[in-house]
Amino acid sequence: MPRPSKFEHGSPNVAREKSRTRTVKLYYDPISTVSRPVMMFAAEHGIALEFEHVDLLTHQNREAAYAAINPNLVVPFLVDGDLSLGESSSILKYLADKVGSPAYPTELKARAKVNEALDWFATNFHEYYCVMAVYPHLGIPHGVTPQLAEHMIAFGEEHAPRWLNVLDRHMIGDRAFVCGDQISLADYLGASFVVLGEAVAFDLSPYPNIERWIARMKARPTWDATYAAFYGFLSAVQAQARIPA
Ligand SMILES: N[C@@H](CCC(=O)N[C@@H](CS)C(=O)NCC(=O)O)C(=O)O
Repeated sequence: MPRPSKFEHGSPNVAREKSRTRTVKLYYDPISTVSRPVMMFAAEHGIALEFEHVDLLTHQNREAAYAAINPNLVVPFLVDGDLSLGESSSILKYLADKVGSPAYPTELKARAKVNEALDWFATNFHEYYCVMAVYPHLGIPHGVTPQLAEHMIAFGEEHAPRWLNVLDRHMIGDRAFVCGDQISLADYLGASFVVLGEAVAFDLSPYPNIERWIARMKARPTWDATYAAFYGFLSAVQAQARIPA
């Protein structure tokens, strides 16, 4: 008989019992760049999530039981009663509204700027910096050939500076955070993308405002616990000498 997956729901009685003590469940993996912003935001806001680890390294995200929960087969994924929600940015916004966090301001124009920064990180920045300049060094996407990886990295290294300059000079500038002097959802998401570059020793020294901002994010009390698994993963990969330390 096949081993039951840890994602399978229990008996109807168990399900009834659970619905009485319902918690908000987060499917996540701490090595996932887009899981960490949700973890850190939840930790800072005292949001009691029920964490369900989906181990990406052993492909638990591709198990049929997880596919039944999230057919996209990715993390993070949030289940709050009858709401099933993917996309880290949408999860952050939902949780922020649920607890009334100032990190997602309600004033129309301030909120528009946070939305703009979240979209900017998740599209242009993610594409040129994460997808092109960093991930191919780590063999992501799985199955990318060495030749294609080389082209992607060269393209990313050529074009990422355009977006890093915008972040450094226009978005952060002399302010403390991406959308001003208060932390916003964009900082949780963006910082995770930027520190991904540490996996390949990406040189951020031409971007002093980014370095200052990342140092500020790293000094937050929730950083170390949120990023411990990420740095553990990097050490393991670097020990295999596949990428520079
Ligand atoms: N746009 C999505 C991206 C989700 C995503 O691709 N997550 C990655 C981890 S960073 C994943 O689960 N990958 C597993 C796979 O593609 O097999 C978000 O922001 O939540």
